[in-house]
Amino acid sequence: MSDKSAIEKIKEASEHLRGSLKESLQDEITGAIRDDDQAVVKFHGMYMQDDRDRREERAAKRLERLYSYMIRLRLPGGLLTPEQWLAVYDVAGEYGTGVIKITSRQTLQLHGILKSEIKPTIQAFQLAKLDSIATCGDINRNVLCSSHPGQSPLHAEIFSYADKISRLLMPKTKAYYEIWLDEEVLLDKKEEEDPLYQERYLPRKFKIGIAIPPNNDVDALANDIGLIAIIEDEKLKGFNIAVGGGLSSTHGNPETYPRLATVIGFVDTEEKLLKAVYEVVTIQRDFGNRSDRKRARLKYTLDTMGVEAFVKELEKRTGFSLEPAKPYTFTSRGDYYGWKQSVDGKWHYTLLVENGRITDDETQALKTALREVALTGKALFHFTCTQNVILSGVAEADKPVLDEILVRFGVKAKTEESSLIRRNAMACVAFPTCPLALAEAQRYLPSLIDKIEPLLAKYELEKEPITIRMTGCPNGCARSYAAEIGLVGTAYGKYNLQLGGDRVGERLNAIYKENIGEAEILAELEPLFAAYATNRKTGETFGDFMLRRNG
Ligand code: SRM
Ligand code: SF4
Repeated sequence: MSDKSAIEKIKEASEHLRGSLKESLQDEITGAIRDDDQAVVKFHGMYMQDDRDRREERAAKRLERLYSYMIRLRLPGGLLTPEQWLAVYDVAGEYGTGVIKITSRQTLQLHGILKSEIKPTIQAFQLAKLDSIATCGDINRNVLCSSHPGQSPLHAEIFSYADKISRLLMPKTKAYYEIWLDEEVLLDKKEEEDPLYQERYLPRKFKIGIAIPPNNDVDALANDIGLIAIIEDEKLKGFNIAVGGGLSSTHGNPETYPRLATVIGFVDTEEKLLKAVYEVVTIQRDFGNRSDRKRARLKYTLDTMGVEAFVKELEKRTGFSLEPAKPYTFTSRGDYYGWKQSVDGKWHYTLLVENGRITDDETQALKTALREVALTGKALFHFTCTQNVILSGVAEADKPVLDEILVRFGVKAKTEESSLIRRNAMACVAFPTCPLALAEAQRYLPSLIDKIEPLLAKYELEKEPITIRMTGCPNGCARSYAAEIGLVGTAYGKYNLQLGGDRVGERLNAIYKENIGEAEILAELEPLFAAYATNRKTGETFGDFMLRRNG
């Protein structure tokens, strides 16, 4: 076995994720924190970043980079009360850039928080009963669950599992409370012994999502563990368990690849589900690659062990056998925009948030509108895995009040008048904050869609809900490998055009053209749209057509 990676050593030496964070915070000479602490702070839900747009200007003035921190909340299932929304709104304005970003994993991020403002930010979150524990780092992340309250009469029951799993897999360390909330230092360190994570935590990030068929809005199979709720006779019978999903690769490294999770079986009780989830995590802890971080995700552990050996190990650890997987069908993956009635008779409105950026702009005053909605106290806030918002739990009598707000600030028009391709689009953050971005994504995709829309119109394809997803690098944060049209950044202004993915998240796309710019992307897409319009079979999606055409 080769040597452990540098990050492994940092984790083990960190005294349960304390590192020298307290000292780093006190250092007023720099906006940065120490190198080792940059790895440790991720486990507390934060990333040190700098404004890449301003690197040259700062370097010319011999100033250090403009360091700030991105903080990501832990919101299992992506749900906030209106009071909590107002708290996030205030924090974003006071300490962040003002923009609230909905992520592709159903939670919220604030960017641009200076080092001196991290503690006040975390403290304000704590007052609102919010935290950022374990939303980054080599640990179980925010647990996803289908967002749509109208999806199933069993939505609330299934939704509760996101929280149960999140709590089951939380780290035991009290470092977060000690460092950010100034709570008393533990005298007896035994109290935070962590049988799950031990001192080494996981070899890599770990992700779990729960889907409620027929909608796969969480992209369950893109997760390390994808759980698929099995409903029969309107009762929750249990969950199919899928393992080994992950959507990242590295350009030029064939040892890395995106992979959809493999369904390995079914469990029928809560106890068995939680046991199985826990033991999949321990297998990854014990067998995952700790020397090469590029090959450290569960998908590689699974492929190295083989599915059969993996299941055998899991059954040994749980003490029970998995039942054969139950049949299920995904027929959709997106959000159901507009007003819809929930099973309890209340209403919910799903609104489009282009690439998850909540701000006021020339098209709509979205941020102001959501504040007004929250001030009424008449709706809960859900965040979807396609970076949108659902306002839920709205009484029939309150619907006109909220509707008026959505109309007044241009939100309803934006949601309902946007083209289908725009509504089914998603881009990752990329520039200016993501240090790994090779190309633009959320700042650029809207303008590319402006140019794709007329092409679709020309071939009368406006009513086709084609999915398009863009990422600024091959890490796949907007799940660009699981789209009908994927654009994966290779260099500034250049992308791999990936085609042939299905519409429900059960088949990945493949590279169609490498490293091309906007003009070539449009020139490649136009004849394909033309061919699709002429030659598609009834009901055939663009992704399925591309697969049939190109094999
Ligand atoms: Fe991601 C790293 C943003 C979902 C795969 N991701 C990053 C970082 C933190 C860059 C970094 O390491 O310094 C990005 C911060 C940008 C910024 O300025 O905010 C970043 N990832 C995001 C978000 C915000 C994209 C978005 O626009 O919504 C998503 C936050 C989700 C959350 O709330 O937790 C986000 N990232 C994803 C997803 C999609 C998913 O989970 O469904 C993936 C692909 C699925 C997967 O994990 O396989 C994803 N992000 C990565 C990877 C590649 C991991 C790997 O297996 O190699 C990295 C790089 C890394 O970990 O080394 C990464
Ligand atoms: Fe950054 Fe790449 Fe993720 Fe986009 S896909 S947010 S560029 S790491």
